[in-house]
Amino acid sequence: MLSKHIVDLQTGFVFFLLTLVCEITLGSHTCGTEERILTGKYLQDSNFGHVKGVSLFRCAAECLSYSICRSFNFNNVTRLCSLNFEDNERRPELITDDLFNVYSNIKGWPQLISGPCKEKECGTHEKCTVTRLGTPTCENSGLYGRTYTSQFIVSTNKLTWNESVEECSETYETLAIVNTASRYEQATRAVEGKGTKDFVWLGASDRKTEGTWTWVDGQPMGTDRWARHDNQPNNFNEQDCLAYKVKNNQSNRWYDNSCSNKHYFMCEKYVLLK
Ligand SMILES: [Ca+2]
Ligand SMILES: [Ca+2]
Repeated sequence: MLSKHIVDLQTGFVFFLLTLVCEITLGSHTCGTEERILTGKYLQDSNFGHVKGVSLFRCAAECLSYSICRSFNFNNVTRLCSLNFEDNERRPELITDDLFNVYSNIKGWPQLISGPCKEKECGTHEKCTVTRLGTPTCENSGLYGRTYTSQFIVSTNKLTWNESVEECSETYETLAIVNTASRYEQATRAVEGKGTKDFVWLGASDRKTEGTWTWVDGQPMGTDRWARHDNQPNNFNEQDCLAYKVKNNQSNRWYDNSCSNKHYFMCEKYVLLK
């Protein structure tokens, strides 16, 4: 049972450090990280990346640096840190017993431990790293398409754009971000598979600045698939949300539409590559 004691010792040390960090930065008893660390638990089936030979504290910092990281497992014997795109609140069924691991939801860990990255917002598949000059930068994590990929799922119900954003982030990951040619093809297959000619919400809008379209992860739209044959985008009566629509067999199928309309919507879900 020696390793159990090592687990407790190390976890105890992390609590001590966190308490210190919390007291200095936030005032005591606001961090609540103790409740987040589950000793002897492991979250399976959503490990998108690993870091070897680090501390528990460093593992939490690694998780904070990835936009998609929701939780992590840390093996106290091998010091293997595995990063997860799911967590125990959304997927309690993925938690298993594992004597040598601790599991933690990333929520509640102070952003402070990610250093200069604490104020940097990176894109969905990016990672925040710090340059030698101490500047935080976002870079491609290199893990998308290598360890995990996306599935697009068209809903069976109709909601407003805002409600769709919420529904997707509660159940899956996000309202679909269709930011490359291959993802556009994937979105096309999803809508054609459903066989609908109604609008289907996608995860972009120009609500912040009229005419400047951004995806829900804050990144600029980049690709252009507007249904120009139908004079889109026309901002008719202030249309600020992006919808996909099959019409006249045209291949460009993006329409701006009124965000308060209720349409089908396309969610994006992450899946591990085997
Ligand atoms: Ca608009
Ligand atoms: Ca329009």
